[in-house]
Amino acid sequence: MFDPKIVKKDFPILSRVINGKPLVYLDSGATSQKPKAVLDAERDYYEQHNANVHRGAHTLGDEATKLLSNSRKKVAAFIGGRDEETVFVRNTTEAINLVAYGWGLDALKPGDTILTTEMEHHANLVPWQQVAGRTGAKVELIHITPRGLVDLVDYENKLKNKPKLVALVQVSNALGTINPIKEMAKAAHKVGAVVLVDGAQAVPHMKVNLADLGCDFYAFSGHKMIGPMGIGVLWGKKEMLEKMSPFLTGGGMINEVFPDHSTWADVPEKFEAGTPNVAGAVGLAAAVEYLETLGMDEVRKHDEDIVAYALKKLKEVKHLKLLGTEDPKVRSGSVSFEYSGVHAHDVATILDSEGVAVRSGHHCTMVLHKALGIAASVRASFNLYTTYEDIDSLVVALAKVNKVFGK
Ligand code: 7TS
Repeated sequence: MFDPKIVKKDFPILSRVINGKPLVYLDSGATSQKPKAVLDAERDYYEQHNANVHRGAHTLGDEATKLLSNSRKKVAAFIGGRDEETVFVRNTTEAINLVAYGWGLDALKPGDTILTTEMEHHANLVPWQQVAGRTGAKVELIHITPRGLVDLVDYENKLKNKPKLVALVQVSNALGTINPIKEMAKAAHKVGAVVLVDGAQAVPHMKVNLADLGCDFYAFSGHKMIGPMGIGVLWGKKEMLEKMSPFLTGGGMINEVFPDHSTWADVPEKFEAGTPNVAGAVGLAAAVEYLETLGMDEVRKHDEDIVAYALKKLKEVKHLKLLGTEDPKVRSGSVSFEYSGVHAHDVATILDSEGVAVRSGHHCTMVLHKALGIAASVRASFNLYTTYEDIDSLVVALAKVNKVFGK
C-alpha cells in the first residue's frame, strides 16, 4: 500500500529543519528531492566504477560503458521506447534545443508554421522562436480556456494552416493541466505535422507509454523524477533521429574523421558528443527502479489524490484565487494561486519563514501569465513524498500571510 509518509523516510533532505520548522518541500515542480537509493547509486559509481566510457581499454572503462548502456535500457523500457531511440542529454531544455537545431533548422522553410500552446514552459517556446527567426518560419500559439485547458476548437482551426511542427506540453508546470496528447498528436499527424511533447512534468507522476502517445519526439529531465540533475532524455523515432543533423559535434559521436569532413556514429551516440554524464545516467536508472517498485499507477493515484486534497483545502483559504481546472482527473503535480493584494514573492517569503518551500513568480511561463492577465502566482508543487500533512502545514502557514498583511 502506497503511503507517502513511509516514502518520505527514503528522502534524507526531507528531515531538515528550515528556519526552526520542519521542512515542508512544495517545490517539486522546480526540482524533486532524491531518495537514498539514487544518492547511493551515484556514490557507488564514483567509488567503484568511474572511468571514461570506452570499451576494451581497461576493466573500469568496460564497467562504466556497461553501466551507461544498462541505464539507457532501463530508462528506455520505462517510457516504452527502444534503446537506440533514447538519447541522453542534460535536461528537457537541451532535448528540445537538440530538435530545434538538429531538425528545425533543416526542415523549416520560410512561411512554415510551428504550432505550440500558450501554456508552454519557456523551454518549449524560446528555442522555436529562435529557429523561426533563422528559417523564416513563424510561431503560432493555441489559446487556453479560462479554466486552464488547451482550447481544442482553436487547435482544430489552427491545424488547418498545416503546421510543420506541433510542440505540446503534456502537463503544464504552472496550471497542472494534463493535456490530451494522444488525441492531439493524432490530429496533428493527420495534417502531416511532426509532434514534439515536453514531458518534463508528466514522467514523474504518471505512466508514459510512447507507443500509446504517438508522438515523434519526447523530452524530459531526470531531476524532476527523483533522479539527479544534469541528466535528461530526448526520445525520438529512429527514422527521425537518423535523418537529423547532430546538434553538438566532437569526440564520441563520430564514425570516421578526415582532414576536411567526418562521418557520424549511429543513433543515439550521434547526439552524445563529449564525455557523458555516466553517474547521472546511473542515478536516473536508480530513480526509475524506485518508481517501478512503487508502481506508476500508485504514483499517479497519489498525485491525483494529493492535488484533489490541495484544491479542496486551498479553496477554503480566504483571499486565494486558484488557477486552472478543478478536475483532479486532468490535473497533476501542482496547484498555483494568486493571493489578492499580496505579491507572490511576499507570500513565498512568509511561507519560507514557516519552513514551507514554494515557488513564486511566472514559473517560466510568462506568456501563460499574460494570457491569464496576472503578473505572478504562487505555486505549491508535489511529488510522491508529499503528504496530506504537508498541505495542512501550507494552509496553516498561509494564515500567517493573513496576519502579516492584516487581511
Ligand atoms: N518543461 C516543463 C514543463 C518544465 O516544467 C520545465 C522546468 C522545463 C521544461 C525545463 O526543464 P529543465 O530541466 O530543462 O530546466 N520547470 C521548472 C519549474 O516549473 N520551475 O523550475 C523549473
